[in-house]
Amino acid sequence: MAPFASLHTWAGNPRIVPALAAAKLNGLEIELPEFKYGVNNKDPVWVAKFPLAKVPALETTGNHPQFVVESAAIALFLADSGPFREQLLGATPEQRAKINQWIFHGELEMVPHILTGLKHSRKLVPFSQENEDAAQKGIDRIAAVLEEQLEKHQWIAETEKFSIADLIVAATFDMGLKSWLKKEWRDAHPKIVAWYTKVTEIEALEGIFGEQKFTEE
Ligand SMILES: N[C@@H](CCC(=O)N[C@@H](CS)C(=O)NCC(=O)O)C(=O)O
Repeated sequence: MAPFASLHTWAGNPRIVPALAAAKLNGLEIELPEFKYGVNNKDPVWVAKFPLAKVPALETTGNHPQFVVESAAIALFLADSGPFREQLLGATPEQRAKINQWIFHGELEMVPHILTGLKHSRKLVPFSQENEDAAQKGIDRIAAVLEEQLEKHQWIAETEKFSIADLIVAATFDMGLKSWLKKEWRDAHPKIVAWYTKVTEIEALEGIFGEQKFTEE
């Protein structure tokens, strides 16, 4: 049988983790074709399907292929495409609202700061103290809210079982915890670290989050 979809991106892109997790839970086979960044995504045939030329980019199989970009949108689509739909996306409008709220918090309030910190830590861009301070301030602000949320609730969006918000936001923290957010930060945010560890250890998702190794000082 043909796979459900092909997911195009460079090898090891951490932004595809929630999509792969949702696909695994829903029993969807996802093909990861070989991909050369800056070559495949600049090809005119590619750009006709994905006009922003960004990855990750998902292409479903079948007679009416769908083309989806934005890693959170891809994860939501795969979450919506199988038996885990209701657990992952929420069973009621209230649950779905909270789940969406935390996905937006993740994409808008966390990803930009974590990417700044990651790029500085891995020396992918020249270091800027001003940008570093702004990123630290930004992540600390939303982390304080999340820490309080996890004092009261087991899962981020107040659901009984984990949802797609847990997977998306934990995958975002995964990028930060493995590169930028050092021991002092982790010690100051014990609830986030415990929740993140719990998400990465969900039995049904074995192997999806990769090796768990926090960054050293
Ligand atoms: N918000 C998007 C960001 C996608 C993105 O910026 N991808 C980068 C690589 S990680 C890219 O493809 N850049 C190519 C370009 O800007 O031309 C997502 O989460 O999928």
